[in-house]
Amino acid sequence: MTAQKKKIVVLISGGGTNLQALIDTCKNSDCNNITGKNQQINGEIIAVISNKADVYGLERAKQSGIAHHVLSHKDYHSRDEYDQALIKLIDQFDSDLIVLAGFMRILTAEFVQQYRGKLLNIHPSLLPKYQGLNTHQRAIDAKDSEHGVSVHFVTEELDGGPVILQAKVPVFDNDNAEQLASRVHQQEHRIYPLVVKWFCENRLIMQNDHAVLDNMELSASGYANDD
Ligand code: NHR
Ligand code: GAR
Repeated sequence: MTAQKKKIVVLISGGGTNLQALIDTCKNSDCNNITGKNQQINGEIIAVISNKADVYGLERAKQSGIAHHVLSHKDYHSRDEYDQALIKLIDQFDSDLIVLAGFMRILTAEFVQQYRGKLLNIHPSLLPKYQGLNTHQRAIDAKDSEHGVSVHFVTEELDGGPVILQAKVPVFDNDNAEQLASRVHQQEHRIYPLVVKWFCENRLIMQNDHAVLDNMELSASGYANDD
């Protein structure tokens, strides 16, 4: 590939399996990522930032030799102050893309405006259904027959930015939230690297609050919608 590698910062709050899927697909080696697919991203994860100390995602960064930082929200009086500190930290890295991978802090409008079009999130529901938290239990309680995951650009509206790609999973009668979450997780690890790959190949942009892939505006539920 000739284009310059994109510099990626990943924000996490937890175990970091999505981070791992991205690490595996950014590596300059032939090794398969945890999905078993061998697709490579023209990018480099230059830093991982967690708002929580001692999460396993930080260990994953360490094991891969990636710079990692803890910036605890508990050390700040307000969301504004926290996000200012986060901007200051991120700006040390001169990044092209910021990936939220299980990052559990709502970001202020100021933060979002700073990185407009360069911020991706993965949300464990078929948006616009079940914005916010506790999505798997809510899908079970509603007796939905299908559930899934969405990757979207982050805007000021929580879980409301334009969807890029979704994947669906079935909900079975006796599922509990944990079983359903694990089914959704497998799909997360397939679609997040794919979307990041598109972004790093300059194929994916946000334009007028729409996701645009290969110069085509994507529908409200993103690419490969099979409804
Ligand atoms: N920020 C903006 N502006 N827009 C989005 O779309 C965002 C965002 C920040 C995070 C991820 C999101 C998800 O995928 C995300 C999308 C955290 C909460 C939340 O309520 C809600 C949605 C998401 C992430 N967080 C609590 C808070 O007070 C804390 C909860 C906790 O620590 O467990 O920030 O679901
Ligand atoms: C993922 O399921 C992601 O969709 C979800 O947190 C999990 C993180 O897993 N994100 C949210 O709920 C955002 N509010 P991971 O740390 O193993 O990647």
